[in-house]
Amino acid sequence: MERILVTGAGGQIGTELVAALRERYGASRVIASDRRSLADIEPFEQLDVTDGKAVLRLAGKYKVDTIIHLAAMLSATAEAQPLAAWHVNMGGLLNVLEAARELNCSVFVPSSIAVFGPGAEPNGTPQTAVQRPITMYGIHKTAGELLCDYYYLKYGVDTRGLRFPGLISHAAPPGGGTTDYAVEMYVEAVKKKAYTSYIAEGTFLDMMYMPDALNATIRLMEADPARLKHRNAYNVSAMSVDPAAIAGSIRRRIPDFALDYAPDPLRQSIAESWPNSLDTSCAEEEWGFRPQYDLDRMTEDMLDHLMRREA
Ligand code: AKB
Repeated sequence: MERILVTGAGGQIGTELVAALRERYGASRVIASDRRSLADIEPFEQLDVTDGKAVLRLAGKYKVDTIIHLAAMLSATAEAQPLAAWHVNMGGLLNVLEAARELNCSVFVPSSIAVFGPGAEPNGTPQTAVQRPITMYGIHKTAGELLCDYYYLKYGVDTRGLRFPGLISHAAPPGGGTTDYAVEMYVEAVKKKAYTSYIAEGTFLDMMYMPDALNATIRLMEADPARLKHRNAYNVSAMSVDPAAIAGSIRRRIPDFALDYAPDPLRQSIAESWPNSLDTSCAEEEWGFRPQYDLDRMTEDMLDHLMRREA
């Protein structure tokens, strides 16, 4: 990766990935872009990914060889605004793939655990499993994986991707996702020692701490292409947890932390359609995926950062 364009740089992943990429490759080689204007992250360009000409113009202007396409609407927002989400998620991806085809760029696109629906094995869902998602976001992510395969097979575009689980971070808040409850629980534990979960007791979902997500992204993009047997997105995860498991981990530091439940029908139904846990062995074998943070190590680090911020 010589010169990298990051779309959605102001989002939960983008905020930290731009910083990590700049540390590794040098600030001037990582061009941040977002629909909103962002201060203090030069080089930065405002970019609406639904404008195909603008995507091509920007990638050409900076002569990038890699596009990391993060701009997207997440599951709960996509379910509430399906047409707008289709426009952003599918239109944006197509514009990025077209620019990559024209300019000979590699592309990273995050996929999601949302690509799986009720037909897939819910425990240890394998890399290749039935993909019949029943959410709008899951449909976008599945179609996105197929589009990436298509551009790779038909045009030779070097497409790579990860099926991210819920990502937990202290730096930038997630927005509009189903797994956001996990981040909210840590924030509220520090502020109020109490949290009401919109996800019901006993609902297990995969999660991963942001440093592991950043490392996985960089490692996959630097991997020898000859080793990659899968050009659709790889299953990745570091833990399978329900709200009570996170609360239990938080109580090791905040013993009087109280958790109760008020499930939100929309997000609960999305969560129930997703796997409880993914099998990540393909990612481990093909490019050495190995997360460093389990639940308790992640909790320690999250609480350290959030408590320092509150102090
Ligand atoms: C969401 O909840 O929408 C995302 C995801 C799992 O893709 N965090």
